[in-house]
Amino acid sequence: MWKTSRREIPLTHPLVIAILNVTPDSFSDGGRYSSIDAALKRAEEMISEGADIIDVGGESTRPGSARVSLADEIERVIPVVRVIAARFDVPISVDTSKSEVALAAIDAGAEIINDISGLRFDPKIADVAAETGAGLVLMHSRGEFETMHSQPPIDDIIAEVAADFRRSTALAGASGVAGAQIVLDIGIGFGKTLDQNLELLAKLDRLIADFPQFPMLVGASRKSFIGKLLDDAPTDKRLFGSLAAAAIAVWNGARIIRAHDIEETVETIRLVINIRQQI
Ligand code: 7PJ
Repeated sequence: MWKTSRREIPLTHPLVIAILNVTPDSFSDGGRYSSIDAALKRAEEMISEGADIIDVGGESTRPGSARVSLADEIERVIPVVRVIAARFDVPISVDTSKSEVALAAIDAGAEIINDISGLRFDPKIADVAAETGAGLVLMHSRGEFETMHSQPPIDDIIAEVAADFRRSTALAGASGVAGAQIVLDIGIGFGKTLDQNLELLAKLDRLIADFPQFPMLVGASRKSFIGKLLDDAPTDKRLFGSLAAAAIAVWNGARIIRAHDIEETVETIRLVINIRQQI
């Protein structure tokens, strides 16, 4: 079970956490209300395709993205969280590294904080999780926001990620977050070389064995390492690569997969777990 501020989410089968971006691009055409409407429609679609959790994010962390102001992030994220929570019973996670956004999102109906910085950018995220009882995703990344994707390569990525998990889980625990609220994430694509992204997927079972008390989340969907392996395939040509990565992650013990393409990911996972059960 994954404990959030609103429920305990069963982890009896691998979950799909569906990406819902409310970044400026999705706001460039149409006004505020049509954007909210579009987000609500997309959420409904993803739920009907089998999404277990909707992950709402208002700050793009793709390479080259600029930091979004607190006010802008709140304006983008909160109305969308509010309408989804009012309409559906699906657990909502907020992809943010700002404690103020996290708290406002939880007030609006979110129940999980997804922090790509693993409490490095704003340690008060842990206090919000402790006070509200929200679920907390602690993802591994390196460097500051602006330099996350241009970190000098490090030697042993498995040891680095493990050390960071020990840091972030200890900090969360010291702030009063219960172990049952915490999910770990290897942070595919964040300050890793192509080979290190592949190594993390290949050896995921070892990392999981080192942290048996925490479920592992993996988000490889449409990421650039897939494009690099597939002759610079653009994001809309990375579906099969994304499904291969999801399959390997689940085979190696991931309990939650973060994805854009829900129906495809759900079907892939179902096949993998049924095969895995035969061992
Ligand atoms: C991740 C994320 C991830 C978690 C992003 C993108 C970049 N949150 N937010 N794990 N990636 N937990 O989706 O390409 O891998 S933003």
